[in-house]
Amino acid sequence: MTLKQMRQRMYVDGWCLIEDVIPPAEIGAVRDSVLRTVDAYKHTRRNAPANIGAVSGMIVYDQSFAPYLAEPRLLGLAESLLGPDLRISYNTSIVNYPGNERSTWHADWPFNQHNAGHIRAPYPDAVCHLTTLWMLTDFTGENGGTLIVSGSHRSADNPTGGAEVPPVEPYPTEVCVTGRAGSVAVCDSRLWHAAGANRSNAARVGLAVRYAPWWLNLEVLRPGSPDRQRILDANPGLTENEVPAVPRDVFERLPDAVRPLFQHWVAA
Ligand SMILES: O=C(O)CCC(=O)C(=O)O
Repeated sequence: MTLKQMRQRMYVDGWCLIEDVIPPAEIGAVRDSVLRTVDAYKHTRRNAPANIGAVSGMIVYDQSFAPYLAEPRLLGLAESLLGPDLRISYNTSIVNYPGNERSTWHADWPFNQHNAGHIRAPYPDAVCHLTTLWMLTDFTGENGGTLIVSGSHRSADNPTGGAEVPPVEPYPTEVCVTGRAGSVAVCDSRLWHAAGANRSNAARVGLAVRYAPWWLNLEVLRPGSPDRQRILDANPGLTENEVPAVPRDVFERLPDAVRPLFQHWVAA
């Protein structure tokens, strides 16, 4: 797909797939490394969803996927939608283990109305944040490929808020995003989505990496920040993602093209 075609998919459908962001010869090593890291660190996340291997701030523990975060087609699309000086706001493993049931319909931060730091619905029709879902194994209908509702990003609300959608029921027009290992599904973070049920006997391994424009305030995600404390205090009952800072030595070792994406999140 050309950049023009990808942009059209993003505006009309709210998502598109880029294949071979991680080349076939390299995907096995990245997947094995991510699985080892998830096994070692998944206990560190409080309130982790059952049957999902979710480690927040994967780059702190594992840099195997770092070289691909600035892949030219991916970054080119992200920059064309959000402008230059992008930042990575979130990088988490999403390992969907066998037996996992489908998750609830939602849009991602900052549109998820269950997060303490959220843009109040009705929110404007503008691309403000991108969620990229990285396939480190093939994503299939059987192993819990991500479910999406194409075009839902144009709604001013989502199922975590006032959109009245039964949280775990199939939506009439839902589609399962399938693809080969190494592919990345780029989604407008407003897009309604959910993890599919894993009916296979193997883990579906992935990463969720979100890209933000320089002007979006990410401080609510920073452990211990004054904004985070204030916003959590003001929204009792709501929770918030927490993204650990990147240690200076890890940051210095990142590829040249990737360092600018984490410059705002280096540990003091
Ligand atoms: O694991 C998936 O397929 C979906 C992940 C997801 O919903 C998210 O990262 O917000």
